Amino acid sequence: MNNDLQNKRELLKKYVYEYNKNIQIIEIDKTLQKQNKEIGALLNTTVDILKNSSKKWVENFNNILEKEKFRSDLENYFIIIIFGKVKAGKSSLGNFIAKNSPKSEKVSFFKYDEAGQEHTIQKLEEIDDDFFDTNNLECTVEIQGFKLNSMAWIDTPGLGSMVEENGELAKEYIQSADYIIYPTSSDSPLQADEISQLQELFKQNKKVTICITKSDKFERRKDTNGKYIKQDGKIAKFLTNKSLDDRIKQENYVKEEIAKINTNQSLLGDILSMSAHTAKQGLENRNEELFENSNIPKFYELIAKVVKEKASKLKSETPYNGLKSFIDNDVLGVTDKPNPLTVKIIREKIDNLDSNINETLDRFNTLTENIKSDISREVEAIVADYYIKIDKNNSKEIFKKIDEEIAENIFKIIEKNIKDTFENFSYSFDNLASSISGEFKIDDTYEDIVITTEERNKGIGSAILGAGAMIGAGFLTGGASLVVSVGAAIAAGGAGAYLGGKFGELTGNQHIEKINIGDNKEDVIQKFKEMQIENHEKNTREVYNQIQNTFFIPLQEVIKNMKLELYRFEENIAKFKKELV
Ligand SMILES: Nc1nc2c(ncn2[C@@H]2O[C@H](COP(=O)(O)OP(=O)(O)OP(=O)(O)O)[C@@H](O)[C@H]2O)c(=O)[nH]1
Ligand SMILES: [Mg+2]
Repeated sequence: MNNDLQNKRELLKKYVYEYNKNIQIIEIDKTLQKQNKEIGALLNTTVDILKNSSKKWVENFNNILEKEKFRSDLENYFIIIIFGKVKAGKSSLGNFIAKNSPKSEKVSFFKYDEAGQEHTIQKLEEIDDDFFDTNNLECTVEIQGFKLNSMAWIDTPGLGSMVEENGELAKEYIQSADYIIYPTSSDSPLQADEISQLQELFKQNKKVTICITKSDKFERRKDTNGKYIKQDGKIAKFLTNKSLDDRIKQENYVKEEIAKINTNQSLLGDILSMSAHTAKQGLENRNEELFENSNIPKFYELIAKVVKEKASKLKSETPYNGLKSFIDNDVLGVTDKPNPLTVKIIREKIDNLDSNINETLDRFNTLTENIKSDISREVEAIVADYYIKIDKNNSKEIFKKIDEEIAENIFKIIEKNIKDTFENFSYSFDNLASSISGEFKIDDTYEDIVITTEERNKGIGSAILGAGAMIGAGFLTGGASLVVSVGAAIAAGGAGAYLGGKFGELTGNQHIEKINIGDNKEDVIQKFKEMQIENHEKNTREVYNQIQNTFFIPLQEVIKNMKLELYRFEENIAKFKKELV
């Protein structure tokens, strides 16, 4: 075998094997699979298709290598394979060609047994008419053939028989062919399944000549008296070639149909109608016209010409075309209607998975963006419900109640949001319950004002010198109680200094009194709401972060790896293909 081919095969093998190795070890975390049903299912099918395809590629590649044995057995022969539908007349045509080759040319028949062992046979097994009538299932089941000069003619089992494996066997051999003869019966040429078989051949870059077989008919003939000629008491039937007109029509029809499925003219050899039976009868009865018009002599010439003129070129191209076909059809799927285990389809699956994840991620991001407004709305609504009821006598209990209600509602909201997207997310809301309500309590607020004795009964309105912004200060600086009275501040700071700073020197008839100026409800509630929102926002973010870290990030990581492997492989293959041509 030539060195270049050997090297290319090795290289391709390396790419395919390495990729397969890397793909087979991909594992998907069970929790990733079950969080989101849709994504989980897509993830599974994508990984399956990745694994199955790369396994299949290895298998197909090994098949190519295996079939090389067949080719190397026939190293010095131009391999013509006749391939087509069951009962198309393959074996009959082969036998006729072999048996009627010029006497000077040596013919040897052979067949391959299941183990691939070669055996000598007398002729190609054909199924004769009687047998065919009584046993529809019967058909050629082995790869058989003959060698004639530098040509090896390989006869394959027909496609579309009840025994499917036979057709499969034939297909496996196709890649070994340097040239294909495709027979289609003149009874009804190019049926739908035959069109797709031909499409398959062209996809594999095979050179094909199409024979419209059995282009013959039976006719009744009249004698000189104008009476039908009889034989054994019945009107005799004579086999004859179909009229030239009919044959040209069929040939044109086939030509047109082929033009629809094959744009590469160089792949199409001839399209020729013929009859092995009239050829045979023509020879036996020395009816030269019957023989000539059977078109078999013409067919023989055509084949001889191909073998003589194109054999060595075609033969040297075949293995490269085989590799190219493997890449295009089996791996990349760049042809129409690619098979499902190809890069093209895998990419579609990954893209689909990607867009599904992105959609979910978008939904999730919106949830995250809305955390603050959702929580604020909830807190505001619940606090508003209690606003009237709450006062200094019940504030401790009511804050506790509000606190619980908020925690419960937010729990429900988050749970619902998550469950919309994640079936089985294991999250914990333990830290969602807040324990901040205890810090909140409404109290009266007092103002220290200076009272002058004479004014004592005039009312306090005019005497208020302005309250300091003391209320809430204790809370803001992190004190345990929100309730701060000016009195407390006096106690802490010392009355003298305080009074000195605040009111200046008191005269003899002046003293300071504490006056109740209402309560701190407004402020306490405001602070309560702020802390609720802050606390719940923080907790919710933590839950969402947990989802991000345990689902989206690992998911994207897995997909990134799959893509990386696939793209790297694709890149190698593309480069390889470029250097192949
Ligand atoms: N009329 C007519 N019948 C033919 C001709 N060639 C073959 N047949 C008949 O077609 C039937 C099938 O012939 P085969 O040569 O066994 O066909 P095949 O394609 O090898 O069949 P499988 O190997 O079973 O797929 C037989 O009954 C043949 O006698 C022909 O030129 N004219
Ligand atoms: Mg046969």
